[in-house]
Formats: sequence, structure tokens, C-alpha cells
Amino acid sequence: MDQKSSKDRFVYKAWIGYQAIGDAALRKREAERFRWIASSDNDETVRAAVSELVTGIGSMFGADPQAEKHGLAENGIILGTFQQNDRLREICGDAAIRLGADGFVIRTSGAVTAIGAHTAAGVLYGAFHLLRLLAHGRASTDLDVIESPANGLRMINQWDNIDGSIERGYAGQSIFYRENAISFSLERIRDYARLLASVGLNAISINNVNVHKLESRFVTKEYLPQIAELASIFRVYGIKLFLSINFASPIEVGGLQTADPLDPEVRGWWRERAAEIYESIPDFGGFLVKADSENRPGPFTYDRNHADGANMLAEALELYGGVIIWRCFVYNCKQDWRDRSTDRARAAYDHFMPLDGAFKDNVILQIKNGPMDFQVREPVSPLLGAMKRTNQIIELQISQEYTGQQRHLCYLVPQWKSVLDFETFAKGQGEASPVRRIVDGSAYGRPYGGFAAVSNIGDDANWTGHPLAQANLYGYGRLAWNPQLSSEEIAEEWVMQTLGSDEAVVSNVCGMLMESLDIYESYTAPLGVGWMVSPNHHYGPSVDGYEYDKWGTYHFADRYGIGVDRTVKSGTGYTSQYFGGNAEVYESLDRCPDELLLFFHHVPYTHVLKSGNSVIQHIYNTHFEGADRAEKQAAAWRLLRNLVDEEMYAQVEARLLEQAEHAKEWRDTINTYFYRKSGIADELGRTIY
Ligand code: GCW
Repeated sequence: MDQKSSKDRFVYKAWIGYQAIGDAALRKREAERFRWIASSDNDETVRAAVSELVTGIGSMFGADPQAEKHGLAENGIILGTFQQNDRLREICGDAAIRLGADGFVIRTSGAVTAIGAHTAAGVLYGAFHLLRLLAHGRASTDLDVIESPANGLRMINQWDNIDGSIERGYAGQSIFYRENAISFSLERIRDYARLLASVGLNAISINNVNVHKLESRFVTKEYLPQIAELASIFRVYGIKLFLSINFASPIEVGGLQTADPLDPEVRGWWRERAAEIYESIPDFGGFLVKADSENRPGPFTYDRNHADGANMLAEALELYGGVIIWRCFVYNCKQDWRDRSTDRARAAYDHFMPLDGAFKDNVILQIKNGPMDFQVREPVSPLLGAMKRTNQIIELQISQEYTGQQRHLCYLVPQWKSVLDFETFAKGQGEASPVRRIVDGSAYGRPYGGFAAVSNIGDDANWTGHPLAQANLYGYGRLAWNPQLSSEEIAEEWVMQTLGSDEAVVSNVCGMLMESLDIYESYTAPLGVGWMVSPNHHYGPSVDGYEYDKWGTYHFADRYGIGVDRTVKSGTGYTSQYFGGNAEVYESLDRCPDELLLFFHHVPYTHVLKSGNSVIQHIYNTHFEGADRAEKQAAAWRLLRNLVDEEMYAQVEARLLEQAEHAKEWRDTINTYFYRKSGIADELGRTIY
């Protein structure tokens, strides 16, 4: 077998390696309590849950539980859907009415542990949750857990291409494609599905949103049989399959003259595609669409708007229960840098806000967390919450395009948390409306809500390139399930399930994860202004890399000052896209939070921040400190040399060393640039070149 995909390697097992529990007494007791695992459901998803429990419990407690059809009297787990099983209804049926779709109950009754749900997927989530509790050393004797996911749609977007490459992928090649063909190992895809389901994810789009020539044909009979095979693997784990589509396919694939969404032939062509797709994949999720964005085709070509485009596709899928996920990443990517009136940050809101209420019920807008593009620091997109009559989900990027490309450690959960907790004031002062309630659909009672995120996995044996970047995939799923979990809780869960419960390991690795975002931010672009990365591949510092370019990403540094004036008073007016309190705070130079100052204001280098430092001194301080702290991360890891798996240890160490070196590169490039621009020396007299 291919070295790279060897399933026996520690790094491959990620957080479902089910490490043996150290406490011998607990092992013995639990092994006693789990002699059998029974389900009378005849369903492939429930069977997957049973097999996961057999594996997990076997490995954690050295037990040998037997899969049974009917539970014996004592000492075992009984699981399934309520409607299939009297005993389950007896033990935990009373909780059933409190369960949402996909929710589960785990309850102990004497020596029996019951996992009940309304759906097979709920049973599977319950099984994974029980395993999670057990991995944390939680005894199974008095469990009474009721959980339902906050979000209906919990989706992963692969940016994989059929040639095997992955756009913005940093962990090897695609696990779905190779050399212009769909090509996969059943085992690897199944293990990916297990990882996703273990954290409650329930949807996947399997190809890049930039849909190239061959991938445009995925909606035809040429590729559908293989796609159906993939769908059937994911189906077992409760995961629906979606495809990214090319808006111009009626022309490029269908040979029509136009892709105009109002053209009857075009509409007919998409209806035929839908019929064929649902014939092969009856539970197909729907289409993900990037249109009129970064040179991709879209309805603008035909003078139609995005509601026309999305609704046309939605109509084709609605008969089958499919949805259209339409991305709002629409902006002018051919801007003249001399043009100071166009502001890319405004674009999504300006394009979509006027269309509120115009989309069909099975259209869902997918909105990036920030108005620009996954920078380490951005304000929250003002479009989130603005449209009251439109379904919306948030798009996050687990793949670390701008956050160190899985060579730097950057645990993104704290960033996502700050977005999800952000109060939009969409419902005024009276009712809380944080982003998490906008995206789960509850703020406006929308039929659809949820999360989507760009995956960070590839065919590297450890899935994510940097083994600690697994924590981001894990954390994403956990937050999509429950956005109220804390970053610390999630970090600890991941460490304990992946690396075990040794105290030094847990505390060092959690500490490293929790600090990492702040460290990364410290030595890269300052105070929310973003970019400053090398063009195209986006790795490493280049302060002016995007300054005189067409992408709308400027910092406007000159010898006097830096930052983008986005105020109403004297700038692009972007601040007016926020609701009340937020608009006021961002508009005000005094009230704008330091970390976003340069996103909203252009200020002299001598401007004094709330921290008491001038902007220039802040730049110097954070860059010196950030690089030092990156070095300390490597030292913290070294203390664990004999406490973690050897291969894992070596992979992480190599990356931390690279990061520490590269952080110095960032430090010196940024400090030197601003020292030379401003002519202002570091108060502390440190070396700046
Ligand atoms: O940030 C940009 C990336 C592109 C990506 C695009 C998008 C898939 O650099 O690689 O294209 O975002 O989100 O569509």
C-alpha cells in the first residue's frame, strides 16, 4: 500500500485514533460495562455507528464488545432510532421531544448505556459523542446528555481539481482526483467521512468553486456514476454530496448559444441535468456556485442579477429537495489602484443587499466571514444579518491561505469565535443578534442556516500538512455543531483525543494552540490592514506586493501614515453598511478598536492607540515580540519529545522551526519597510535594517 495513506500511522488516525486510556482500573471497569453493542436498526448509518463503537471501545479499554441485534440484560450499549426500539424509548424516549433534527440522547440506565435519536445520523453523532466523552476519561456510569446541532447545514467545501491539485491546498494532492480523472481510495474517503461525521459535519462539495473544463462536465452522465459512488460512501456517514457548477455550462457543455438564466432552453438544460443527477444520487444536496467572481462567468454577462441566476438553478432542483448555495464573493477584481472611490470591502453588500427577498426559498447565500478575503484580522462582513428575507450561511477558511499555509501554527477557532459572537445589532438594541444567530437562521426564522468552510486536507498521511492544523478541522466541525463551545474547550478536546491525556502534553499543546493566532497576527500585517503577502501564492511578506495591483487590496502607506479611510465622513462610506452601534464605533477614530484601526482609518504613524503606543511603535513592538514568541513555541514543543508519537513529534518540530525562522523574515521585512517609510526610530533601539 502507498506509504502515504498507511492507515496504521498515528498521524493518520487524527482524533479518532482512540488512544488507550491510561488508568488501568477505569479500563477494567469500562471494559466490563461494554460487553455488547446492540442495535435493531437495519440501516447502514446505524451499522457504521456500531462499528465505530466496537473499534473505539476496543481500542480505548482493551475490550472486545460484541455487536448484537438485541441488547442483553446488562453491561452494554443499546443504540438506534426511537421508532425502531422499545427499550430505547423506555430509557430515553422522554427526551425525544426536546431533540432537533440530527440530535441525540445518551443516557445510562443501570449497566446499560443508551444512545437514541430520531434519525440514523443522530445515532451516529451520539456514538461519536459517547466516544469523545470516554476519551476524556469520563466514566459511563451516570450519563444524561441531550444535544442537537445549532446549525442545519454543516458543510465542507473542497477546492480540489480533477488534475489532482487543490486550490489553496497545503497538505499534498487531492484524495478525490488524480491525473484528470476521478480516482480515490475507498478507505481514504471513508476515513475522511468518519472524521467529518465525528464532529457532526453533514455536507460536502467535492470540487473547486473555480470549475474548470472537465469539472464542468461533472453534471453529465460521463462522470455521474463515479460521483454517485462517492456519494454512497459519504451517505453512510450522514453526509450529503454537492457539486460546484460552472454557470456557463449550458454553452461549454451543452453546446447552447447562451447561458442566460431567463432563456427557456437554458432553464430546460439545467432541468435535464437535475433529472439525471437525481436519478444517480437521489439525496444529492445541490449546487455550490461562484458566479461573476474573479473572472468566472455569471448572470451579469446577460444583464441579469444574481437572483435571476440563482433562482433559475433553484427551480431546477426544487422538485427534488435540492438547494443552491450561491457565494457572495463578488467584487471588481480589475480595479485601477489609482481609483480611490471603489472599495472592495463594500462589494458583497452593495451587490446583494438590494436583492433581499428576491431569492427562492431553496437558495442559500454563502457569505465569507469578512468583507475582504480570509485575512488574519478583518471586521465581520456587514452582509451577515443585513438581509432579513434571505437564507444565509457563513463561509470560513480552514485551509490557511493567508494564515501561514499549514507551515505556521495558527489555531483559527478563536478567530471564528470572535466572528460568531459579534453582535450585529441587526435586531436593534432589544434582542441579541450575534452572528451565530444570523447564520443558524434563528434570528429571522429562516428555513436554512449553517456553516461552510474551505477544507484544509489533502493526501498527506497526516491529512493537514501541519499535524496541529488538524485542530482547525476538528474545531470547525465542533463549532458548526455548537458555536457556544469555547476555543479552550475545543483545543483541549482535540489534544486529548489526538495526543492523549498526559498533563504536560495537554497543557503545552493547548497553550501553543491558544496563543498561535495572536502570534501569527503580531508578526504579519498590522492593525487589521491585511494583505502584505507575496502575490499569487500568498506565502511570506511583501508589503507592497498587492499595493499597485488590480485586486482592490491596498494599505496606502506613505511617509506620513497608513490605513484605508472607510468612513462616511471622508472615506469610502463602508462603515455605513453596519447597523447602528457598530457603524458609530467604526466611524469614530477614537472608538474604533485598535486591532481594526487601519482597516477603517488612515492615520499618521504617530497616532496614539488605546494601548498608549503610537502606531509605528506598535508595529515594531508586535513584530519583535511575535517573532520571539514563535521561537518559544518550538521550545514548548521540544519538552514533549518523548511524550508524543515520534513521527508526529518530528513533523511538528520541523514546521515550528521553519515558522520561527520565517517569522523573523516577516519581522524584519515589515519593520524595515515602515522604518524607512516613516523615518521614525524604534524607541527601544532594537535592530531594524
Ligand atoms: O481568496 C481567493 C483565493 C482564490 C479563491 C477565491 C474564492 C477559489 O485566493 O484561490 O478561489 O478566494 O474564494 O473564490
